[in-house]
Amino acid sequence: MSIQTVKTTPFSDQKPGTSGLRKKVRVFQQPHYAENFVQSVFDSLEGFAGQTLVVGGDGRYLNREVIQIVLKMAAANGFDRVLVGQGGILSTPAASHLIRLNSAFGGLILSASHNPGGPDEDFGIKYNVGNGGPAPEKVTDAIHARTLTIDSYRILDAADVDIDSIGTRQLGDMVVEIVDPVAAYAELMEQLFDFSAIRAMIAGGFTLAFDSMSAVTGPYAVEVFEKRLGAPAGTVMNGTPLPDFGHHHPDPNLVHARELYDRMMAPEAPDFGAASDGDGDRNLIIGRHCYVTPSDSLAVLAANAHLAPGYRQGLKGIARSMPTSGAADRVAEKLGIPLYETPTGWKFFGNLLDAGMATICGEESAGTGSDHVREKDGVWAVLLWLNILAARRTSVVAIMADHWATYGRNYYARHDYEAIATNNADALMAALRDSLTSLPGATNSGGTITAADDFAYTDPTDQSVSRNQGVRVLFDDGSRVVFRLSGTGTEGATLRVYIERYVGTDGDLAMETSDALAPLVAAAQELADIAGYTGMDRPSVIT
Ligand code: G16
Repeated sequence: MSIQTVKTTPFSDQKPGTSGLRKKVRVFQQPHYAENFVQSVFDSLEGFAGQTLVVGGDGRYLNREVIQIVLKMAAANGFDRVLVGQGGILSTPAASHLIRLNSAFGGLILSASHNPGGPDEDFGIKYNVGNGGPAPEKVTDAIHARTLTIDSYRILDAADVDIDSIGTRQLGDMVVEIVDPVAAYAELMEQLFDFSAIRAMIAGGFTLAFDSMSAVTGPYAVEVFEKRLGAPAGTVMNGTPLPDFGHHHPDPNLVHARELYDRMMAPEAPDFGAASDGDGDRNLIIGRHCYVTPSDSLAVLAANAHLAPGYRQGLKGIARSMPTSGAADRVAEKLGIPLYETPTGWKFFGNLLDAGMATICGEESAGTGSDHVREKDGVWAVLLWLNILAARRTSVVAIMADHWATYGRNYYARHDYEAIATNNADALMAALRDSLTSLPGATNSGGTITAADDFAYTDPTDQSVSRNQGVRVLFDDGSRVVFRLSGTGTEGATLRVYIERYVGTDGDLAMETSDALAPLVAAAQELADIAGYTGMDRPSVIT
């Protein structure tokens, strides 16, 4: 086995997005493409010789091939040990946990998250640092800079490693350990939650359905919900990870998790339904006849977390991304703890969690998590809900009614306009930014505008500043419309429009969301001429 130094030339399109590098599989299949990016990651890091790397992915098409490349390159670059999930499988939160548990230097997670998989679909690589969380911007900027100058990469000339059987193998001077992808994660969950109370609730007739969407959470969900908590076989739907996710889009929203939604709205629906995404970090919560928005879910989890053993001592703070609704803010206020508003992207929560400033974090994009790892965590969110239901002995619908009666209700929706021409999307955002100074005082269908800005964030732990994180337009009744372009798509641009209206405890808490938000939807059109720039008269997806 010898180390080869392979000459290469840069690719101009390897800038990591909101969460790593995501491209079509065919892009990743170009000669040297994956190798260039992996070498650029290694070249941007210092001090990993003799250290451990964690590697795994969501099982999508190309996962196994890229794992072999990563192993041979890690060996050639001087890592001492690599931990790989058996079969190449590791959910994103489980990878984060393994990094922390083993004091690893970092990890490479192979996933394009909720994007579809298969030969014509998406693949992705993201690097997580030693705290288990996504690389912060200074690291992803360095990786990007390196991709633009790279001229060679190092790779071991060796046969493929058997990644399907648990055990230890040698690859050059490096040790490869194939580990159970589920065991350590499931043990962590048992430490955080009252499994015996949840088990008793299920034994008492409480029913649930969990849709793994043929993605990575299948083995985790079967182990946790069926084996450890005693839910009947079949509770986990679509529980086998497939390279193409069974031709489905593993995005747990009301469009792509339709099967679950229909089941939860049927007369004989289970008491509780949930789904997770491609790599297991997102969650969708639907009670019997009751969809819970991710923003509301964050607020409910924060308000009730003390009912779970792992959070009995209370929360240090709550963090949410800027476009996430303000529902959690009201909980933080009542608890007397700080609320942090960050840009979109889990990477912005890492510093707050490391500094002990926040315990629970969440995003409107169906991500919630805590300081137990440094990623959002789908199965964790479901378990916290189940723990709360077991402790309060009530239904999801009753919990939501009680929550709104206590805090008021943030009616909320996100409208996505997908696959629009990048030029048009950029022009729309530029025009919006140009209009910002003239907006305060203006009136449109949403009411009178009180403020408008482009969100900028100063990280309170290291004072780093992130600008241009989304245009916010605020109205005099506290309503809000936010516009930003997605950083995770692989086809053209996706415009996200986030619409929110707060109704206090004395207002109408039982409106249809679409009725409550209709004036603001009209205002968004007026503010950004969405139809004019995109040629679309309605969003592709409403969540
Ligand atoms: C990633 C990030 C999230 C972010 C989401 C949506 O999630 O980790 O923090 O909220 O993308 O980002 P965007 O609006 O830019 O598409 P995931 O689950 O795709 O890794």
